[in-house]
Amino acid sequence: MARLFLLFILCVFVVSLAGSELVIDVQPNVISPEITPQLVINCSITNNEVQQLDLIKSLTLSRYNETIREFDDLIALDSLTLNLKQFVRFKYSQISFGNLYITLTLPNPTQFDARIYKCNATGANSDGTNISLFAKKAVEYETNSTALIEEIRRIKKDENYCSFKKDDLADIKQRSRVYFSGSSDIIKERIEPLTLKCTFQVLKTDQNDTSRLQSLYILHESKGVIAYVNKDQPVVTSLQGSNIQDVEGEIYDNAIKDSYLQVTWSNLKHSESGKYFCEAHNKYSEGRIDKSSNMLTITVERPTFDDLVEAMHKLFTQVDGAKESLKAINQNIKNINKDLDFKEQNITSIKQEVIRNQNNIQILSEDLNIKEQNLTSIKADLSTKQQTFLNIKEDVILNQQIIHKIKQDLNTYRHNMSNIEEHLEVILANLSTASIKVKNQTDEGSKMSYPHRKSCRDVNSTEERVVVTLTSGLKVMCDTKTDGGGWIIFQRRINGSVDFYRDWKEYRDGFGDYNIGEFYLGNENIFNLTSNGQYNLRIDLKYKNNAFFAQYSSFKILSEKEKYKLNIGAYSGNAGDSFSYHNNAFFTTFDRDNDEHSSNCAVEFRGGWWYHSGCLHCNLNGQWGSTDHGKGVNWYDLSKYDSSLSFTEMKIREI
Ligand SMILES: [Ca+2]
Repeated sequence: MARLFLLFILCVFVVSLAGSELVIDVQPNVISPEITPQLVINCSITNNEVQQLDLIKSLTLSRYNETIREFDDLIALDSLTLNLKQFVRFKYSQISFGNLYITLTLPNPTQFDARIYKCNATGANSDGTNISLFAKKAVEYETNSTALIEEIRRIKKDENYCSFKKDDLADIKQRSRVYFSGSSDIIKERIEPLTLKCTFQVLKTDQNDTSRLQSLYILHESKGVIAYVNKDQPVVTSLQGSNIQDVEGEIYDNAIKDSYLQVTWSNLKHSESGKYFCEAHNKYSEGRIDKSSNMLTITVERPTFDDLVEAMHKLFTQVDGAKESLKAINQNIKNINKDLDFKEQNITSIKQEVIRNQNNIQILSEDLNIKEQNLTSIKADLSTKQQTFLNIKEDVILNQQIIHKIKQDLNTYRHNMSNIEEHLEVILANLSTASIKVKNQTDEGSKMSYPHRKSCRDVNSTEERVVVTLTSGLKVMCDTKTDGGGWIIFQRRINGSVDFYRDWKEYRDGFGDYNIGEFYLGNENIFNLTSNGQYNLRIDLKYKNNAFFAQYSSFKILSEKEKYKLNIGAYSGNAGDSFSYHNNAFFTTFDRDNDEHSSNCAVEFRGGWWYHSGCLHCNLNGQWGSTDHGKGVNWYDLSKYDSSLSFTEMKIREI
């Protein structure tokens, strides 16, 4: 180490102090913490031919103290005895001296070291007169890269004059190594890029080693800092613009990975030839910083014709590739254009559509206006009509009142009519009595004697059917022949000329005509007849020109109050028993539903009858000649339900 510094100091001495008498020199004159590895203050007398000083007695190095505003002596040398006095102790300082010089080397100078330094020489001239000379120099403090450039210059001088060996550095450090590599030693100007990589390798780890890599630098001898990286900070480069292709680097805290700094740039100029330095700063726990560096010499040379041709060829190849890409891009653009054209057409047609729709909307809007007007007039009309309606309503109410009045009048008329009818009945009864009297007188007059006619049993006639008036006043048709005669016929159908679809009142009171030959005697009359005495029932029928009969051992019907309920005895005959099913059934007409069927059997089967829960097995009061199911004049055992009988007589005879 000492040897190195000595070499260094000699170099400085030779270069800087030639021709001077008493010289103080500082290297560098600008210091920067971290960056400046050392500050060298050299106080020297260049030769012994100093006019004023025939005898040099002492050299003193001092430094300006801001606080006391005076120079503090640092080192004093007795040139005669080479006795050195050190007034201030620096922790890592190096002092070298001869009788004509003192050199103080301060490693890792701080801001505190940036002061004015003074060198003082004392001696005597040839006359024996004591003489004192001095020289001063200021060390400035700066944080920017000016200090770095200073340092580079210093290193350059070292390289030029002092055979500074790279390997020495590795030897010194031993524990670590700085490795500096470049993509090529010779770079073709403006054609080839340059890559420089500065690597810090930890060769072996040592427990006692407290040093840690702090930063890596790549420097050019004249351009200064190219790039640097500090621990835990991003990479910084001084290169500018598009020339930089890549800058990267990382400081690792341990030996697992090599810390590195790498920079690649292109478009190099001839002026970028020269020495490049890779520098690693290691910081120790006590604050000291060690620096190790390595160097590469790069030549940026003018390209030859061949180089240019090759470069041109490369360019052409690139251009060809680019052309191909361009073609593809052009095709894409064409396609996109086509697509755009198509879309434009679409937009145009959509626009037209929109315009059409707008027109339609206009038309619709006008239409709507008209309709609105119409609606208004309809509303007005409606209002008028409402008024009219109100008027009509009033009229209706008035008319209703009139109708009510008329109804009342009608009731009065009906009542009057009823009275008149009663009068007429009385008159008719009187007339009847008078007529009977007249008849009796006539009978007596003709001396003919008629038997007492309680029923048809009392009638003797040569005719098969005869109409007589019984003692009770009831006019009946008698069957005088069948099974010995004496039958009162209460239902008779022979040709369909009388409608048997009648209401309750008509079935109660009887209907039809003895002259026509079709009639129903009336349930009230049948009840009256059968409620006194015992009767047989006989039913004579004709179906397809064949005669049949059914006879029942007893027969009666109950009162109107009991809905003329049917009550018949045992069957005999040849027609089949289609009537026993109806036994105990009530009489039903279309206006009086007494059957147990869910609907009205009289309505459904067009008659008036003792319809049962399933309506009927026979329907002798049904529709004449009908073949509709169950609606005709049916006797199930003969005609089934889909055809009609052509003759019916229901008759009773007192037992
Ligand atoms: Ca019913």
